Amino acid sequence: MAKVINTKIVKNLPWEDRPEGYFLPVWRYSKNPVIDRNVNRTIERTFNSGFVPFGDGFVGVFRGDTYTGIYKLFVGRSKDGLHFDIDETPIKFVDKNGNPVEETRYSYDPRVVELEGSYYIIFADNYNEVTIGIAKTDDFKTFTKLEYPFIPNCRNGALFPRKINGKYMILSRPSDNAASMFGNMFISESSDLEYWGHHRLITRNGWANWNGVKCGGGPVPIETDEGWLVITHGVLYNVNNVVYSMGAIVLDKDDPSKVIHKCENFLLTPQAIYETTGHTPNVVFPTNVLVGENGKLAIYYGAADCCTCLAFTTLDILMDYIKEHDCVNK
Ligand code: BMA
Repeated sequence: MAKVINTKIVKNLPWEDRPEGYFLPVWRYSKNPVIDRNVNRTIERTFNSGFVPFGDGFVGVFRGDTYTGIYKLFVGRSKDGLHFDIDETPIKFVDKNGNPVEETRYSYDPRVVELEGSYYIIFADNYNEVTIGIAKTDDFKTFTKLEYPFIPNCRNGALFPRKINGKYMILSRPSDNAASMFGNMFISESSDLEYWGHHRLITRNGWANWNGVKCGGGPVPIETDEGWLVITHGVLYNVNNVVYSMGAIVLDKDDPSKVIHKCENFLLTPQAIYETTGHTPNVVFPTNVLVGENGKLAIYYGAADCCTCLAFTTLDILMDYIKEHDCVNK
């Protein structure tokens, strides 16, 4: 049985047991969506967001699509990981000297990771075109923007929660523009979180039908004694529609540029009405996993670019399923 290691265990993890008779590995929260529309006086919709345990509760960094239609990042706080009090003004970044950074046109899809005692927000940002932004905070009040790791176009960054072989590691999904119809997963390393190199292709799209056009990282990779568990998204393009599903791969513990398992089956695909109907129909977009006791995993995902949802699994159930449907050697 695989074990989660080097990871903060969340004591009050949002959780529901797998429904009686349900045979699939990931099950939806019965009260989805966790956050529905008309969030507050600024934000109409929030989805594709990042969460960490903080203090005696949780902090979320939210993608907030405002009533002007533009999307920015907002901080929210919660006692239970389910009910959030979300700010009505977006995060204002400062530079390393504490001076305000010019606001970009949009920012979205934040992931949050605790690394060496600080918190890092990894998000899609506008620097001429879309690229990955990184910001650091210790208190979720002051956010220091770091250098962009990559030139545009690049998105879906996920920073690993610790150095591996002395290097910081990041997943990314380079593309040609914000609406590109391809996407493959890469990993890059850095000694200082500023200069990134040794770029390696982890996996191309199309390793299963549900990720025929894109596959990308989602939440922060989870360290287990068998390797890094990476929950992914994959995109299928059919005759009139894109379909975003959730999947998983496992990367080598010491060399995460090597994939050791790839699950040929998706873990979750749009079925519920809040996933099939919305601004972008048929989207399940995982951006965050919290780990509880006994390998319990709470997966936050955005649904149909409209709302924030939760799904659950356990490390045992998930690893067994990934291995049962492993296509890494196909
Ligand atoms: C991706 C990103 C996500 C969005 C998804 C589906 O490319 O833009 O923010 O949820 O498309 O529209």
